Amino acid sequence: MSDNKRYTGLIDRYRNRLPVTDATRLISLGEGNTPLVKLENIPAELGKAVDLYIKYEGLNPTGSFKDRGMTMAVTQAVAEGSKAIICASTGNTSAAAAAYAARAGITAFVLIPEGKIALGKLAQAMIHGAVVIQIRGNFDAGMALVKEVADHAPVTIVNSINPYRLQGQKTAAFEIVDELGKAPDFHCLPVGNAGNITAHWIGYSEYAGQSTAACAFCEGSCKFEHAAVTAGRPTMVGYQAAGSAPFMRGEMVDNPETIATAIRIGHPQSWDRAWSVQKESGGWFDECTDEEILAAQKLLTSREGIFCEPASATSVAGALRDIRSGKIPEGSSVVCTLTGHGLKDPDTAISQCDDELLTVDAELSAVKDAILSNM
Ligand code: AN7
Repeated sequence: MSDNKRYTGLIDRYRNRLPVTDATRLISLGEGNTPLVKLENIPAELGKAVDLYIKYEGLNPTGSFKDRGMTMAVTQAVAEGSKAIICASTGNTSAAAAAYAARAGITAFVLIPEGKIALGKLAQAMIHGAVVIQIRGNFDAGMALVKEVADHAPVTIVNSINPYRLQGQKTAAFEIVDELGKAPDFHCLPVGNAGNITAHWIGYSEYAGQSTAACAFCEGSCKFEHAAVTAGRPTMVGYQAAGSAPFMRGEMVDNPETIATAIRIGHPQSWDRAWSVQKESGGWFDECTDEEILAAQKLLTSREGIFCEPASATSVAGALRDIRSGKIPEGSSVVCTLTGHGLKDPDTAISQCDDELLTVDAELSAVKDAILSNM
């Protein structure tokens, strides 16, 4: 991308490393190129010498990292002549599918768990014109149905079992290395289906000139450019919500529960790939309670001015615990992905604020009193 060129999305920026040709019609909303913000106040209060960054994926066009995968999956679906896409979703995938389908002029069908997706995500799916199918069941039930129905109807699945999704999402790792000049020592992510942690590892591996068992396209010999940009790869760390932590249990969880509805997933679709990531990178999985997740969300908003949704805060909740204990040692550079914007879930945000709103008469004295008594 030359300096005087408009930013036109991640496929265009990284087209030599993605499955497109010059003739491909790109379905893009200018996704990617998200800020890598260095935290200042939280590490200082922690008293630990770490370089702690957040990759603010909530600033993608539909407010989550899913846009990275969706631009690639919908571009491919359109290239194959598909007229409809389908996904099961805890919310963000449905929002992204709805928006990119609208852009492409095709239909999106989204299966969501009734009553269990954040309000902003539901609004997005509806306003973009997706066909929203609520099911009386959780994400895992919806995912099983999507796989089944795709054999019986002309629809392209755009969940992360679609390998083009992970190809798009790997670009987040490229951006981080391009910006830092090298891979961080640790990369921490919230884990639901484990597609994103897998995609990041694929990206880091590609930039290090290495293949990985986690990549459906590589499997030993990748057909994309693998020219090394940097030598190292990070240790990958995945954090789950405690009520929804199959990687900690070592088996699927049938009734996952957590306030972080985005990662209320008990049957991760990238199970084997994510274990490859853990082994190849020397990383680990851990879990955070809902209380820890909400505390981390509040810490980010109140100390750093960064608003992410609860699921996203899981990466910071876990990382802070591991930095405090020394499992992530001082002197490390650490990137935490904040996967979705806080505005996705206004209900949970408001319910976290115990202060009553001040309501006063519309008079100077009343407003002045309110200010002086709250200085
Ligand atoms: C904010 O939208 O699965 O481990 O259907 O929305 O790649 O699944 C969302 C997942 C983390 C977990 N943070 O990522 C869906 C969906 C947020 C998310 C995850 C999701 P994966």
